[in-house]
Amino acid sequence: MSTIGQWQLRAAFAVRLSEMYGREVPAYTTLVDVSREVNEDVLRARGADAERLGSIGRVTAERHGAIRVGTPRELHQVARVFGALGMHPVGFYDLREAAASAVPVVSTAFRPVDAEELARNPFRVFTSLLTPADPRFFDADLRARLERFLAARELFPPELLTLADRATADRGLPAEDAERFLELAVQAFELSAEPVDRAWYRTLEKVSAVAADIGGVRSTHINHLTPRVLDIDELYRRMTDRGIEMIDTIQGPPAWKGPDVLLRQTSFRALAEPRAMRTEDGGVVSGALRVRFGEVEARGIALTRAGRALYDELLGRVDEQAAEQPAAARADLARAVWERYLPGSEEELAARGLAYFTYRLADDRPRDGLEPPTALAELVRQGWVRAEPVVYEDFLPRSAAGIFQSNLGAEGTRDYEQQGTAHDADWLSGAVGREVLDPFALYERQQDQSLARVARALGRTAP
Ligand code: OOG
Ligand code: NI
Repeated sequence: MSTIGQWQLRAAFAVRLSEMYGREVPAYTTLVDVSREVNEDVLRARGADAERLGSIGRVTAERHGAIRVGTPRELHQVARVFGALGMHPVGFYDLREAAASAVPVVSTAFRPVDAEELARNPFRVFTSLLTPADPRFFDADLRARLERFLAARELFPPELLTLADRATADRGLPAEDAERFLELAVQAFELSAEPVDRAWYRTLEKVSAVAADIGGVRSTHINHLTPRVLDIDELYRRMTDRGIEMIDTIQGPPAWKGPDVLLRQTSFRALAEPRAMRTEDGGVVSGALRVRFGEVEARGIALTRAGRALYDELLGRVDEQAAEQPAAARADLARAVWERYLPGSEEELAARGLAYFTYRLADDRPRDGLEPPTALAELVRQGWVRAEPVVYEDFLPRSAAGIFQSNLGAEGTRDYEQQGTAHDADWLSGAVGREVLDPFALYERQQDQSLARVARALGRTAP
């Protein structure tokens, strides 16, 4: 019988999840439709240039989702399910620190890591783990109740996990098992119809709507699914024209005339959805919860550590200026700061070591018998070598904190007298049961491997 490989499972899972989410959250379908229209228009207007950061096939199919779980045990199970799809934990995000929008979670993203795998299907899931041990959010009594509640639930049926482990070991599944695996995996992320314990949910909601969304119910669910768009400013205008109320900003870098870098995102607020509630006296009444929303993103070039440090510094400058000039539009301040401090071309980003590129020998390189120059920049300038930008495959903590706000109504209660528990990438690796990979190291490896290939082709030991 034919085997369905891991990337095919991943692509099929992304499609089915998208179908399910579209049925459950119709506004998501609008977002996908408008994104497709914008992408077609951009492709028409800019031609091949529009595909510089990914083929239109990849971009059209591209989605990321987000889920939230309660315990290391649950996170480890998530890693088994996504591992079956060839997705690995990359990056550590601490959302507890964000100033005005702290939420009691630490996060990673499960995604493919190899360039070919990303090109086949880049599906990724931003995955957050609740931190009940953080005393800034939970006192000892609430922590104990929460941990007891979480220990008693089961997010993933054993059959799903067994199939996941088989898919990982065999790098795929026979068609019939693949079908069952996909069915169970999509089911695990549907919104449950089970009545929500109203008093318990409200208790957690006082701390944070995200804590209630994770620990107030006995299942998990995908809370948004995000298409990728080639012009997010245009998308924002068209969604607003259709009467969909977006959050008031696009998160991340400003719109400007230089290259797109990192990630720009925007979202619409979670919609109230009817949910059955169990009351204190055991009865069931109808209520409503806002837990699922829509988001869209535009992706740019991956920045090196130095590039990222510059990005963070520029954000700080924009914050300062925005505080000094409250009447000015933040987007205008940001654009001015960027135009002043950030190189306006790919060549300059590369020359200053601020962004990642892959390099390859040009098909139409000079054939005049002359010796190629030694410096990489010269090789590129004289047409021996082509540089292609590496697309940013990850997330931004500050934007993520902004996106979490999409389903936070009121701010919760915090005890800032308390010391937060120290959590870092190593701690999260322990919780997830596998190494949380460093995104910079992955981009760097991709760049280095391409340079090594160029060097070999030129008969050199170093490029
Ligand atoms: C995740 C929010 C972060 C993004 O794109 O930055 C995120 C969540 O709300 O669970 O998805
Ligand atoms: Ni997201």
